Amino acid sequence: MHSVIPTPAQLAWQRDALGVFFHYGLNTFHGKEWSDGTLPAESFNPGALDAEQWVRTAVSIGAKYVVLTAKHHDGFCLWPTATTAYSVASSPWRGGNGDVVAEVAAACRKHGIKLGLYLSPWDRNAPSYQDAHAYDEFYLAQLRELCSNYGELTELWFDGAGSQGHEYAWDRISALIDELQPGAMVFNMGAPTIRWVGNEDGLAADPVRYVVSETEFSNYTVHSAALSEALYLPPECDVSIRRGWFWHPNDAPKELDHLLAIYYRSIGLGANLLLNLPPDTHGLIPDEDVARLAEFSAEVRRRFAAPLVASLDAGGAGRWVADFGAPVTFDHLRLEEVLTGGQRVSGHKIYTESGETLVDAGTVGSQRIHVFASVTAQKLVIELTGEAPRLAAATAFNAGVSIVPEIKYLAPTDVPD
Ligand code: FUL
Repeated sequence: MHSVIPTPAQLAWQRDALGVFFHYGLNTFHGKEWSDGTLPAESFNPGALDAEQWVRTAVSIGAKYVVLTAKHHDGFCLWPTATTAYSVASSPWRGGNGDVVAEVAAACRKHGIKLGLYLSPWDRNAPSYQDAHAYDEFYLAQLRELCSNYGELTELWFDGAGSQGHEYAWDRISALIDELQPGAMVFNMGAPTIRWVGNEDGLAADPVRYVVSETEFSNYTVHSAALSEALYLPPECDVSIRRGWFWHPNDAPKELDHLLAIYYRSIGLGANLLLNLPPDTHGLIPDEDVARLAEFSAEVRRRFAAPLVASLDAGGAGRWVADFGAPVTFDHLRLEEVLTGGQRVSGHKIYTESGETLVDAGTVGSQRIHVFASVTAQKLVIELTGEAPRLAAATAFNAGVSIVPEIKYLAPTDVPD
């Protein structure tokens, strides 16, 4: 039973809702998404790397955490690890004395945002990868460095890509996390506390279940990983602002409507959104991306600027009355569920006082944003289905918008090299 009840750390992570991913490394300098571990370390040479600019950009859109690719599949380490020479220490950047992880960690501390790290299990450079036991020692040593030297971590991102058929020492990896970073969320592998939403388009779909008995593994296999028991594992929707996860010269940021479409289908469905912003070869988030993000966050802020908070009355049998105190006009309604006892709401309907059905939908979760043609009402009746379901809040907004934009295009499933 306990495994289906969230920990306070999981609830805090869900409240954070928005994170920013940074994919950075040798790939950036070669127009690659996946490289095979043979690109020369010398080619890592950003002229103007400014981790504060990355982190300020994340803060500017309201992100509460960032996740940095400390090591992607190519094995190149963004910190001067003792485990391999394939790292920033072998590059000309900062005379070989640089540490991208440390610079991002310092910027996060300065700007009051949490830090997470991605350490790819699949390593295409490490010779030991062919020998699972030897690689376990290598990987654990890398993880120990990352978990010891950069302060508190909010998330450890274990990417399943490339790892089909490889056994890792997850029991030892989990023990190390418990020892050094007990508060960190663990993404998808080992002993996960959060899960992948199952696509790289940033899209959840109703119902968004927090309790699952399997998780999807990666974009590159149809297999899913069975869990030994049903677990409370809220989903994270990862998607890049551009087509690529890494920066490419001819790539471009998604349009405003596309970002808004993602927002409603991730955060608006009670899933976390991890939006990837790829820094370029200078070591900066490009101006056009920063400008698009400014448009995006200004529009989100505008839509949710004037909350109309309802008082809630539980009428029994899952029936709640939301009362705004006076007639109000709105086209957005945000519901929140009490999750401390687990996810309870499996379905919900919303009616106006005159009995008109406004919404007929599934889960509520940490937040559920509904969008509809403008209505004027003082009270709404909300019927919840599920085991002792409880609403925490109902808040209306008059955004002047009644339509959630369509998704224009989806990420390709091939690797765009
Ligand atoms: C995938 C990886 O293969 C991509 O390169 C990227 O890191 C994405 C977030 O996860 O599985």
